[in-house]
Amino acid sequence: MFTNLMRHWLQEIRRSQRVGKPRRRRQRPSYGSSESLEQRTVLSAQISTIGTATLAAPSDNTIATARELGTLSSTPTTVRDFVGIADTQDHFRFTLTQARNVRVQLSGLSADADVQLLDAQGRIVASSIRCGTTSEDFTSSLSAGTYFIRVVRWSGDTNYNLTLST
Ligand SMILES: [Ca+2]
Repeated sequence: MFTNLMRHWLQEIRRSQRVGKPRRRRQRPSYGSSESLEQRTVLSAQISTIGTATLAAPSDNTIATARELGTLSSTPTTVRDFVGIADTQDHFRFTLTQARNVRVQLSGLSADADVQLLDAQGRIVASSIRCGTTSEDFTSSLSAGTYFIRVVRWSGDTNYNLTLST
């Protein structure tokens, strides 16, 4: 009896390891390495090429071409934009003149998108990777400097509101 239970239990474990639970978020690919970013940029470029002529070429696909949000103040900064099959990543740059707790929110989603905070070297400092259309939300304690926000498409097409507040 005990042996059968153990065998069944082990089979269950093996099965879950083989199949994986649906949408196991921690197994997501990292977008942090330059290699995967490069691959995704290439993929995005290919999609743009084969897409319809109405699709604008995404111009903020890398931190080098990030949209400038300037210095964060006590007034929240909100931008509205889009990620989808034709534009898989958006990047924004902001500056802090002193240490702040920065809250990052991504709302108004109609498909799954995630948000990351990167330091001046492009390393991921914090991220929010909730499922579906659930809004993303995190707060990070940051020293003065330059930072980037990366909004990443996970599935579908969606507009979003990105709000940064201190
Ligand atoms: Ca999400």
